[in-house]
Amino acid sequence: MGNLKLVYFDIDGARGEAARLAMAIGGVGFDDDRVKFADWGSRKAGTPFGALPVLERNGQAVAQSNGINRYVGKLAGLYPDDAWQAALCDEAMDAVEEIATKVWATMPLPAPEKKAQRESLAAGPLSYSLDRLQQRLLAHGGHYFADGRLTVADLKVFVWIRHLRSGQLDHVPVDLPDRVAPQLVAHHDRVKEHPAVKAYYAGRNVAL
Ligand SMILES: N[C@@H](CCC(=O)N[C@@H](CS)C(=O)NCC(=O)O)C(=O)O
Repeated sequence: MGNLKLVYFDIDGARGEAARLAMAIGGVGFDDDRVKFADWGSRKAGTPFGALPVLERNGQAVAQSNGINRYVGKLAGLYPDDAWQAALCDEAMDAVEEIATKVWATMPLPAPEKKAQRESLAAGPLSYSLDRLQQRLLAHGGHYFADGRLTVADLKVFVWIRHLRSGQLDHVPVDLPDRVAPQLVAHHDRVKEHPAVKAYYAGRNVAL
């Protein structure tokens, strides 16, 4: 598989986290290049689309988080071989990406606009998306999003639910997932208890 380097910000969440987790769970060795925000200005132009995450393999780069998740998911044994199950796995990852992009787009807004937009997202599209994701989980048996087993889709949804419940997003109620999609919270709690997930965060001194 060559020498892998995942380049992402020095945070234990967001768009780079599912790939880190997948490689940790699958025992895929990689260089975890954590970019400090202060250094981003000097590194941005060198990335394919001026954004992170980027995965490098033997010095060549590929961008776009869900494509990276698919690639490392295959290496880690956490991406379905079956084409239909793979489409279900992609569906959940793209659904998270779609709504997370809307929520994160509010970050640079001035305070009053940020508050208004986040409250409106929480009451509308974000609640809708959580409800629909929960329905998709239940439609596939309630435990996993695809293939009847842990895949990168479960990791991406886990990271998203953890973020929503973390209190890091002002004006998005921390109990929104618990109220709107309790089965996604139960799913989050199951993924959290996966021995390799627990070991990964224990190794990073991150409380779950
Ligand atoms: N579609 C891209 C979006 C990447 C993206 O916007 N990444 C953010 C961090 S999560 C970023 O690099 N922001 C810094 C910037 O745009 O300068 C993906 O899924 O990887």
